[in-house]
Amino acid sequence: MNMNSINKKSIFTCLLFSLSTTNTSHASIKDSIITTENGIAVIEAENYSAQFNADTRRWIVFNNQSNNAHGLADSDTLHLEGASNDAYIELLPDTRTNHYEPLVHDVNFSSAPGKLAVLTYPVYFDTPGTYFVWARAYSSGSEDNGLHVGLNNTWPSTSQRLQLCEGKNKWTWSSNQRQKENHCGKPNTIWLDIPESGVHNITLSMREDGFELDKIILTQDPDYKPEGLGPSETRYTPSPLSLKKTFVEVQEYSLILEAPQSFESVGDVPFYHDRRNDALGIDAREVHYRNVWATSQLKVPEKMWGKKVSAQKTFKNVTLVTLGEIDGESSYKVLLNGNEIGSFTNSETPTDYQENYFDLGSLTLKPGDIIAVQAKAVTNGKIPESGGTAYARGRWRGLVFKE
Ligand SMILES: [Ca+2]
Ligand SMILES: [Ca+2]
Ligand SMILES: [Ca+2]
Repeated sequence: MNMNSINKKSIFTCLLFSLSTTNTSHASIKDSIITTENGIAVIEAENYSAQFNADTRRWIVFNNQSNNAHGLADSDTLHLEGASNDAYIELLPDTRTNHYEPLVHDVNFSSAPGKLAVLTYPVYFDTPGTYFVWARAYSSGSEDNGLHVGLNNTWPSTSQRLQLCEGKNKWTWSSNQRQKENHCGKPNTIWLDIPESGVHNITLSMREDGFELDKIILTQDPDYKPEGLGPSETRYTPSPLSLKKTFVEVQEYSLILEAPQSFESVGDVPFYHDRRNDALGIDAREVHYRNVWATSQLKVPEKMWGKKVSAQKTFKNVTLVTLGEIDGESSYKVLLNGNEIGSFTNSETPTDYQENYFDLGSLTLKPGDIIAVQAKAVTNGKIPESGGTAYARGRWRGLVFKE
């Protein structure tokens, strides 16, 4: 690998990392689940959740990235053409591909279900009851067409020995159970009884190696017969989580005192509760509220926002959160018992109501202390309004404390 390709690789890795970190509100396939929709659940076979007892035979996923040179014993090539979701699974190695190759119990044939290559598919059932099982499989011989179906790692007699007889050498739906007197069976003879609503694991295990499985359908309708690719997978993916809209860049805190909830306006120039912006602000339409300090304050309570009364509490870091405005750069002061502990001015901004974070450093508080936050409504003369220019309203959102 030359330097150029190393660099490319690390850039690509960084890109992946940043994509994954900016997407935390979105669900991954692990957060989604197959559900029943109007009495039917549709599962892509390749989307199994886990595989167990896979030392001797194993379900292998084949998709557009696969090729025939997988190195495992097999008598035919890939069957991606016509596979739903461009992917399917096959149980390999396949060492009994026809009647002349020896049958080895518990190696290439398993009469008992649940012994070899057990797959699980969690499914949410909103309605309990009988569900007929349909499998879309590809059989090219007589020794690759049997499968066991189970539920929650039990293997009811009604779901063992799913058999595929008709439709050789093409993807074919079957819900037939192999019977002694009729190996090909009849439709709708493979079913599961779902005892109660909720999540259950559909399980599959080997009967014959070489079985190729594309898709599974569970349906309550005895008259249902799937055709072609069948319906799309009935996967429920949760909607993106809503991102926080306030104190956006605060990643660690012990206590947030929100200005409208915790502080009271005092003095001649009042703050009002700006509900749309979750802030306190000054109504700058009143001319005598402009360019003068408005004051709000808070008395530190006996229990200091904790469970027990305490003598004092030291916060390593306190941050004043204000909102920038396009029409002026408001100033702020923070006072403790009348002594100024911080003085700040918003920067110019092209965007209204973006949060600004001003560091007040560490602070030791005791019950009865008075914390005051002051702000000024000002104009920068840039935004014309009613013959003059618009005023920023000295908006601020709260104080963030970190112990
Ligand atoms: Ca094969
Ligand atoms: Ca076989
Ligand atoms: Ca598939």
